Amino acid sequence: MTSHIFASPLPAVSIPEVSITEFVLQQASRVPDRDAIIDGPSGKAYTFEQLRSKIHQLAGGLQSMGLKPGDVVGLIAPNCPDYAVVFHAIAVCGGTVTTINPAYAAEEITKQLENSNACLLISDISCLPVATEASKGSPCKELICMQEQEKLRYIDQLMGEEIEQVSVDVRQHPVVLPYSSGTTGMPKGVMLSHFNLVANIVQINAAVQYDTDEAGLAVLPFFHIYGMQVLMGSLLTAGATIVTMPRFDMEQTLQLIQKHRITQYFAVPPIILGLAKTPLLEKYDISSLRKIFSGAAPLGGELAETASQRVGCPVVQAYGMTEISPVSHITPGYDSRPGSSGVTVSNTLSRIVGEDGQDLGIDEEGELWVKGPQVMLGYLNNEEATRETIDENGWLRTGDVGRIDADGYMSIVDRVKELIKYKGFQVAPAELEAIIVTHPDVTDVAVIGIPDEEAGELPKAFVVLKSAADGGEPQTSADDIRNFVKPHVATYKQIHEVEFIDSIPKSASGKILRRFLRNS
Ligand code: 4UU
Repeated sequence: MTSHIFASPLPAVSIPEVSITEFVLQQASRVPDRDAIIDGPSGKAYTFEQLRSKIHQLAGGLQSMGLKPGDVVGLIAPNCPDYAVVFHAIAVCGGTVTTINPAYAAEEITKQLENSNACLLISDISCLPVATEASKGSPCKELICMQEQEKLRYIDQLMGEEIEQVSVDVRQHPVVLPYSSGTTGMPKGVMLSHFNLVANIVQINAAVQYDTDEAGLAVLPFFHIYGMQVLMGSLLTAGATIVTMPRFDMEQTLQLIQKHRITQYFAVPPIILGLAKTPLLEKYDISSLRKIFSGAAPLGGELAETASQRVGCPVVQAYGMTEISPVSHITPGYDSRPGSSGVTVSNTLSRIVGEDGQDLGIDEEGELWVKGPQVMLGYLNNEEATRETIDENGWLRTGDVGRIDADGYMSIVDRVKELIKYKGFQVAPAELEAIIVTHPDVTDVAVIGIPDEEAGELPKAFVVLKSAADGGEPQTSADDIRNFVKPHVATYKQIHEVEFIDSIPKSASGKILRRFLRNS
């Protein structure tokens, strides 16, 4: 049996027991005067020393406001240098940061603030209208703005005396609480400890082999685990300069790569597709790029090769999941294998598990399970979901179907969990179903993802309408359903297609049989 457990082919690493902030800044302290974070649009920058000092001053200010270990703070902002300041200041105080998607509708923000019991919300000025509305009905006692503002306190005003890291149990204390629906149901708070985050950065950096002079483009959002850990974590730890972009734009991307001589570009499949096709490529010199990473959704081998040839550097993949801090598989060095997501990272084990729970061997397809120091503590206030996801021996079920070859390279071939991925962002079918079922003419609903070249997947709803005899309106249209969902969720979660059917296929226990809908 044990022969079917896949060990990492990479050397073991040692993981220091320090806070995430101490770890990131300690490593970078050898380059205090190098730019740590540059705001792409404005060029405003913090050196590593300025970043360190701002983090500890804001931590001092937040602590005098009463922020203490165990407190949860919401953070809603697009990527910008101050994101890292706020994020780490909360960590230094011993707090927990729950990172919120700035594209969210007020209702989605309120839900996250309530579920995480956040006592404070820190918002970029661009998110203030929605943050103000959302914080009203929430447990938040105060809304703080990241930029100068008349009505609210703002972070420059809160800067205090520098404080040291407040002591917490780095193995047990959740320092971040990003939300993920995991393999089923509604979005849940994923409790990641300092140790989880530090472990994964050590694992990532041992595999990617950064040079001492790297510059990374930070367009993937910091609120999502990929941007949080790989851009804000692993690159800064390597002493690399990161250049932030508040949102994706192809031309600005190419301009910034040229201007800042970007060497490492972490991306998602729709960006790779854009790079493979854009006529703008000829206008810019992007020869500084050493490697492009793709993750968060499947990237076909052919597309990876086309993009790699056009851009002139390897395009490689990694595989991750919020619950794994996030990386369990990564392409080491420059050893590109199109279609594969790389090898199991150091100190981590993989299994491929068949439908009857049996371990499968080389080149066989089954559910990917992983075990390692980067696996989450659990879901906040949800022991049942935690138990369904992590077994008693610490194995996490990913809900993805993969295969591992004789060299240890893993390829994702399918997804068996409910999750829909729109350009790498999570869309939880259960969340959309819960909204649609409250429509007065709807008796039942199921939402699945349908393939789309650009987005990867788009949400489609199968809807069962009430009959006229039951008081339903027979003329309810697809647009009615779409418009009903619209105000409740972010643009990327909007229902793309609606199909009216007579009944939703379900198992004897009442579970939606999504496979039948996908094949219908
Ligand atoms: C096929 O998307 C993420 C994290 C992605 C990530 C981060 C750092 C990838 C590489 C990296 O270096 O997290 P979540 O929680 O939003 O979504 C997790 C799900 C996975 O379960 C899988 O279904 O996203 C999908 N996914 C992938 N699918 C992630 N990476 C891949 C991949 N191929 N390479």
